[in-house]
Amino acid sequence: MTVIAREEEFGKSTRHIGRDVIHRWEGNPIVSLEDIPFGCNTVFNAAAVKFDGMYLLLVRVEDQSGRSIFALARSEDGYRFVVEPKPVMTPAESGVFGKYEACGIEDPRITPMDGTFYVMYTAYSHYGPRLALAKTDDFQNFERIALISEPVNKDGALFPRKIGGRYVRFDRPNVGSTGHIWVSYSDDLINWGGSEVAMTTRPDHWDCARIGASAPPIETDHGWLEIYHGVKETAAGPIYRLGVAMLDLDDPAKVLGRAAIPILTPREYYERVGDIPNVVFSCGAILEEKTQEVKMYYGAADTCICVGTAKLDALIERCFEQDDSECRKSDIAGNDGANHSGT
Ligand code: BMA
Repeated sequence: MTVIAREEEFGKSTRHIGRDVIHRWEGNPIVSLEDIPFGCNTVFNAAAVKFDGMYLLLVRVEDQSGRSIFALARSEDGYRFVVEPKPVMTPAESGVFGKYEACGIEDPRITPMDGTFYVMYTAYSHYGPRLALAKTDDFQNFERIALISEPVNKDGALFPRKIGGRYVRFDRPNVGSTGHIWVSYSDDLINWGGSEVAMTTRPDHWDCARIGASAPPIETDHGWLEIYHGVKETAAGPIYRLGVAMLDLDDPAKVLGRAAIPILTPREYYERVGDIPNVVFSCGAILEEKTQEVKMYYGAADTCICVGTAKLDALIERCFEQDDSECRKSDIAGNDGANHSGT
């Protein structure tokens, strides 16, 4: 007989175990179904940004018809959020966006750049998931710019500045049931090319099945810090964990360091039990300039949103740390032998 621990016991027994460098906020989850003022099925994950002195989450919510839409949540402290009464962005109903958003809009990631806020998201239709780009100045009106990939592609994250005069993004084209993180370039945010694989799955590791960018990259003195998700398939279904890597500032297809172990793994009840169990999936993180602390927002079990924190230095350190477990003294780069890593 399978016994699932009661929620309170589960939480207590797991709070301090493991090696997660991300510290969960004790008030998690921060946005659940009961916080959404309109009818919906579930809460997934959220893009995060600071705007007008407030913390904003652009939350992926599944409406009662089963399509994902975006709601806006606001907070003064980054922990206690209030969700606006109506969705702020819903799938387009006509034109080319209507055709490719017919099954919903998913997994938004916000990048502030050039005085505006870009939202890269997944447009979902019967043709499969593909990337789309919109922009907003007020988080009430969203102007769609373009569909920017073919299917199957997800996990688009725009870099916060140009590199070598071109816009840059991460994306994750699928190769069957696997997929790696790629870098692509654009002169105008509409036409993309120059694509190169940046990070690959690592056989036998927690990120062996698929990987994808999570939050848009954070610029540091050491390179671009990227929080990414990795999937491992098991007999009971996939486990989604979060990891971290450092990429070259001038050539982000070059991995300078990559943590061997996850920064967050599903352990708490709300990460283990939900619509899709054993999922932590991030689309946004905010670096607090004063404290140099990263607030990482993540969807848990495709049912609620949580927040966890880590010092930026601790995340950077993780990227360059050697795996000290006895069974893995080598092979932490995981770039299919084409080792860009240097670690
Ligand atoms: C991904 C996305 C995420 C979701 C995850 C786990 O493909 O759809 O929004 O959290 O799967 O189900």
